[in-house]
Amino acid sequence: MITLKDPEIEALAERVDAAQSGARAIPKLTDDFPAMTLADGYAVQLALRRRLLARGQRQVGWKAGLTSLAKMRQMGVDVPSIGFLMAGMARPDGGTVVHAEMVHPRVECEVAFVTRAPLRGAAVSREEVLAATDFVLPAIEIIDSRYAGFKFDLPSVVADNGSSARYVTGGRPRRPRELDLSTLGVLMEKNGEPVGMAASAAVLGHPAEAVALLVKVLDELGEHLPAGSFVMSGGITEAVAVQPGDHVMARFQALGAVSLRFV
Ligand code: 0L1
Ligand code: MG
Repeated sequence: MITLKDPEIEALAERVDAAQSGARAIPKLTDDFPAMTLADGYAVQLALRRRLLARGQRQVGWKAGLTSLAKMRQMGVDVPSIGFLMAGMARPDGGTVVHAEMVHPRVECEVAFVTRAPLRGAAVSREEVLAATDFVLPAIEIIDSRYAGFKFDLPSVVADNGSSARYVTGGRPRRPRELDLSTLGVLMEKNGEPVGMAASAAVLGHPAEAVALLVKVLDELGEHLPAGSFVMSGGITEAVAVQPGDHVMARFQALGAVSLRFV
């Protein structure tokens, strides 16, 4: 249930927007609004999305966040979340990401989906997600909670668009039917050293389950996933903190590698 008043939702969206564009840490929103609900968090996220769209930014899709047990444990929450992705958050494979544009970025390896048919409803299955998927590709998501110390609760992190900041895709796009998406091995390296290793089943047993869950949340919000959407299905390993100068490479079995450098 939405409990915040419209002016409060707008004011909180403005607060998060300023923290995102100014790379400034702020206290979690529930410090000022302790009764804030998950629905309030999504109302602030929607107001934030409208602000960015009004400034001419283009939405390319959505992300599911907190979709692995490792991530839920790491962040102390027990329900996944979703956030929107804008074209301007993309960076090229092998390119650079400016660390100073963010507060305290972390990287995680994810399987990304590109859809060719719309998905909607409260009960979309893994099979329906796969049938609606044009191709999958490997991705690195750069998350950056705008909350001091990366400390938050679910309503606050949802209002902050699920910590979305940047993303990089690369490797080899593949048809989802050509792979077993639940058993893909992933290795993340930072400066040539392994810092994370897992199989894609870490994401709800199969990354397509995370996309199905995302569609369910969209349905609850009165929205759907249009054809041609880019969807990040959630971190397979725990997120790893990075500093300027760090080189990050994610190696995905069957999908190839993606890399970036922080400057
Ligand atoms: O993509 C993610 O799993 C991030 C969700 C938000 C929580 C966080 O900042 O770790
Ligand atoms: Mg993620």
